[in-house]
Amino acid sequence: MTLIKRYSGNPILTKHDVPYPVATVHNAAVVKYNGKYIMVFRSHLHNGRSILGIADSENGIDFKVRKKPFMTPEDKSPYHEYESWSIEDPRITLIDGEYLITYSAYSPHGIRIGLAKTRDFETVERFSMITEADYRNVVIFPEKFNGLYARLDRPHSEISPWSIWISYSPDLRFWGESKRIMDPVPYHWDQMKIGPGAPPIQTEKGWLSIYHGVFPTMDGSVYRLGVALHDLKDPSKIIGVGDDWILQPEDPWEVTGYVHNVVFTCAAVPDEDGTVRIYWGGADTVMCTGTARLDELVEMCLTKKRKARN
Ligand code: BMA
Repeated sequence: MTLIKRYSGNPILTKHDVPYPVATVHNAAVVKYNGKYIMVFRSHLHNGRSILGIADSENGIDFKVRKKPFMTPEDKSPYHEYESWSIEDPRITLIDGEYLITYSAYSPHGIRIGLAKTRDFETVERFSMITEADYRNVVIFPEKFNGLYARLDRPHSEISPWSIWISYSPDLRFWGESKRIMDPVPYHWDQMKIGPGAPPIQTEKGWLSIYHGVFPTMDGSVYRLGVALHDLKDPSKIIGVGDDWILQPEDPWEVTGYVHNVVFTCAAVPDEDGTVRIYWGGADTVMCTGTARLDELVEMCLTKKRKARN
């Protein structure tokens, strides 16, 4: 069964749409803002480091890139030393009227996660670095649980498998109560590592999380997308994880590019008609989109569950 319908006009955004020199447009966050869509996308510069650009759209498909980048590595302390190399892979969550932007910050100290805030997508303020090294893929839930913010992330450890963890915070600055909640499965499409993708979406049956999983092959790693359902009241409890992937690299711009065989998501925007518009980077080079029915994705987590460690 094909759960995701690719948009026939993919890719929807490429380096040719950007009015300043970049090598790629990928791994973008997308949110609704004032009835329109805003995309904050990652681009490699020609020195191999990344910055974040911004684009606007009426319909979620046709985006116009603004003249100037939205965020570049900060040149002042205390952020400069932790993001001097690159800022990458943004995710955006709307909570209490503020859009929270998390991004991977690369520096000689490793990969940390930065949190910035905006209310209008014109100005943006850095709030805090919210992890130590080495973390990636932080997505914040759009609701609090028992008064605490919650996030999913993926620490990088030599001992535990590269798994998805949850942490909580009273103020978005100090995070704790961390717990490992979801692992890759041996000899499965996500056996090498998994990481949160789009910020979770609330459904009647649970929080739907679209995540990425990686499988190592003789020809390099393949990045695919899957779905997991978390308990509505206690998101550390996983109700089910779909056994099959929901998207794998198939179109030419997903199979070939800056890094071949990659579909990587940072965003999924639900619509009132029960569909969700998913955005993904193709081969770390272009942006693509497609839609799925939320109830079908939820159903997959419930009826086609994988076993925890099979
Ligand atoms: C991951 C991250 C992503 C990237 C993916 C595939 O480790 O670096 O930004 O899309 O690899 O190259």
